[in-house]
Amino acid sequence: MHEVRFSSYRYSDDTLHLEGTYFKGRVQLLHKGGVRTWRVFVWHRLEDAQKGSWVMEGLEPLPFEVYDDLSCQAEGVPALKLWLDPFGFGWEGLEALELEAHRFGQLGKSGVWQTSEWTAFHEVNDGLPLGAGMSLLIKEKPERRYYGLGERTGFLDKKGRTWTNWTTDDPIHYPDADPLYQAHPFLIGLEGDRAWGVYLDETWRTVFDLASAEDHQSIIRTDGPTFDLYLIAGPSPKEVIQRYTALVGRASLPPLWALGYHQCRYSYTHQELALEIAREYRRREIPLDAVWLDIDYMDGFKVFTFSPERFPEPEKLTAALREMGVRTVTIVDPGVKKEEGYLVYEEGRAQQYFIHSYRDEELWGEVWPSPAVWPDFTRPEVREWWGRLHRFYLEHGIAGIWNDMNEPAAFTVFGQEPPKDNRTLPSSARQGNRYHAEVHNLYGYGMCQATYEGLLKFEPSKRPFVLTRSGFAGIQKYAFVWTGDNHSYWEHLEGSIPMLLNLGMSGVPFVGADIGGFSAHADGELLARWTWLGAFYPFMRNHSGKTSRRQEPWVFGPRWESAIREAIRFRYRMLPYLYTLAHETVATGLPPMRAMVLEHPHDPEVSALHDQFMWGSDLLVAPAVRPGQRHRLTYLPQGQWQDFWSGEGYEGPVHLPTATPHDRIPLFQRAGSAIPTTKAEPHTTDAYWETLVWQVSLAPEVRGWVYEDQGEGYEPGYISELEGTYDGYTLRLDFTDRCGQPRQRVEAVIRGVREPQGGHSIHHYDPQTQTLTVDLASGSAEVHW
Ligand code: MIG
Repeated sequence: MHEVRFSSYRYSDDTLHLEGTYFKGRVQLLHKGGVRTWRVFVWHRLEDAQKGSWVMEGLEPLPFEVYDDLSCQAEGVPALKLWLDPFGFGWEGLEALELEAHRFGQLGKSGVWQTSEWTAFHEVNDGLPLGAGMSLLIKEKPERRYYGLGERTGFLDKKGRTWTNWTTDDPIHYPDADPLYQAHPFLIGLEGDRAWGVYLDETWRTVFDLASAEDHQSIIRTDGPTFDLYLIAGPSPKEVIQRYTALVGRASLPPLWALGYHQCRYSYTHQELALEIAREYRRREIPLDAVWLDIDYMDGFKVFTFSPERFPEPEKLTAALREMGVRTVTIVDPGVKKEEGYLVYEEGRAQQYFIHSYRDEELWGEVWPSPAVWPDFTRPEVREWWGRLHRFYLEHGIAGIWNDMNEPAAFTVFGQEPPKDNRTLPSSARQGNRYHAEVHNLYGYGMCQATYEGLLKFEPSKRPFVLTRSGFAGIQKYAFVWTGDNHSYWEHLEGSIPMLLNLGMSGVPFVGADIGGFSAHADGELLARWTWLGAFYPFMRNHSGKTSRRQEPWVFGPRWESAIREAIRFRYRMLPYLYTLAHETVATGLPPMRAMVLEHPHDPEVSALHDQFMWGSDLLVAPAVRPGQRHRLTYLPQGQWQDFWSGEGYEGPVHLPTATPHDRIPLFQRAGSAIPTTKAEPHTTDAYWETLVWQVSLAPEVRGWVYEDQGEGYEPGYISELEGTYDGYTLRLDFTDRCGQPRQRVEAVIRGVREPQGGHSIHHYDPQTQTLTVDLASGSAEVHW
């Protein structure tokens, strides 16, 4: 173990160059758009320093001042103070005491590379591939909290455990399971009222020990030979997320149908069954936007094929579904069946597109197809090829692609079983001139990039829809993410909330867990509760495993079916708001489904709160998370709130006992907000809302807006605004409609108010529910009490 030390420094070319006997370093101030970030980059002298970034582009250096005490300063970013010997730095509340480098040596000298893949694998995985690894020691503070790190088990605050970035197909999500499918070396620290972020731009296995081994320190470690850290300023956690996503990239606007409700199953095994499911939805008047085909649609698990027996007429199937307003999505795994005469394999082999072993043989193994080979998505020409292959699906009327097993998962390699906790390719495998170990975490990312770009190329007027299980920082540019194989456990319903919230805080906005649970068996109550919670997942899909009890909405009888129908219809009523949030996400990186701490970072009551969350800034959702639950406690932060259903008003901060009936979900609206809603349709069409109903929660000033467009494609959209004032006696509402599309109905609904005395555009008052409806067709309304 060496401490990294520097003996001299020099500032030139907008860069502070650090020099030591064994190490070199570079400190830069980089910018992209309006965002500035410090980059602290250290490497061993013997290594090549030309390290690029797999996920960031277009960052340019800016000049900065370096003072004698080695503080680096520039406008618009917090100052960075460096120490040279041992190397460390202080920045915002973050104090990095030292950087350690371990285990320098030469690869392969011992001869292990000649024995077997798995010995080589262990050798590499022990942190030895190029003979290096580095650890940054951070001084810990009791009051600090941590968020981010992508998809994780556990609760909201990630402090107190050790988290590894190594994409893994782990189908059993024990409370302490780690890692899972995603790798996000991004962390938000929150101390008091200040937040900061660090992004470690390393694709090797990285480990974040957050005051776990020792209370007084945290350690950020990489198995790779370089340490490339980006410091991302707050001061609010929202600003950290905005800046971070400006660097690694943001999601583009999904097609509206992707925000509808989806039904999946492993598997709808034949054409007629998939159709039958959709018909059942229509018969029962439950909205539905897509039916998903899992691996059994394929011929012998060969991607880019349909089984001639079970799916003889795929374009007839997709057309018949489309007629019902239902899209078809197919799963695509990366494992390509190694079979003579199978075109995908033949082409890939001829071009040497598949991953090789360290002995430079085509690496084969077993996943669903057996034997199987794996495309090397780190190479642009392989991505291009893979993308082009998707023409096949589009020509058969497939609307979206579901990428699974892309950690990548491997059951065996060269006939041998990988270690139980690491069922993937050997780290010694070759991808271009790199070891798999270096780019393992990028496998899903590269596959989704290939898929997204392929879909876009073939259908440039459509918005690609890709769902992925694995991913790396920045995956949101290419795909939605679902959280893999959960179980039909109440614990997993509850655990999905902090898991998705931390994904959101890691820049991944369009996320969801399998509603009803994938493994084990759901029951009616669980499915009803989960569907209500799922109505707030940015991605809403019911999915279950092969050996699980069926869990379509109707299977548990009429009582539960009606609660589930209500939840799904509610989702469709809320689409104008959700779509507007999606539009905000594209501009800011902020997720629709949001931890309370993002909206109330100064409130210690919410910094670890995991079982309630925000939808945008204005809706607070407090689901039931346990069987038989009749009440729960909901925390309403500082401010005025209104019960979305009853209209009753509350003043926060308050812990409110809340009833949890099955046919709805506790929901509170921030006073002064106006939420655009519509009426539930059987499926989505475009995102111009013929029926637009504003849910207004009264306050002296009222404001809301709605983003509308075709719901698909790249024509410009329009933001229309509702503004209002209310002084206790008179309410005035003005609607500025910019969308220019015909509307059948524009109204505002105001709950919890007395019968008005007069005004104009008053449509209806219901004394029973104390609900007032005003007509906004003319653009304005006035109400007097
Ligand atoms: O080894 O394609 O997480 O959603 O249904 C299981 C079959 C492979 C795992 C995915 C799951 C999917 C299943 N897949």
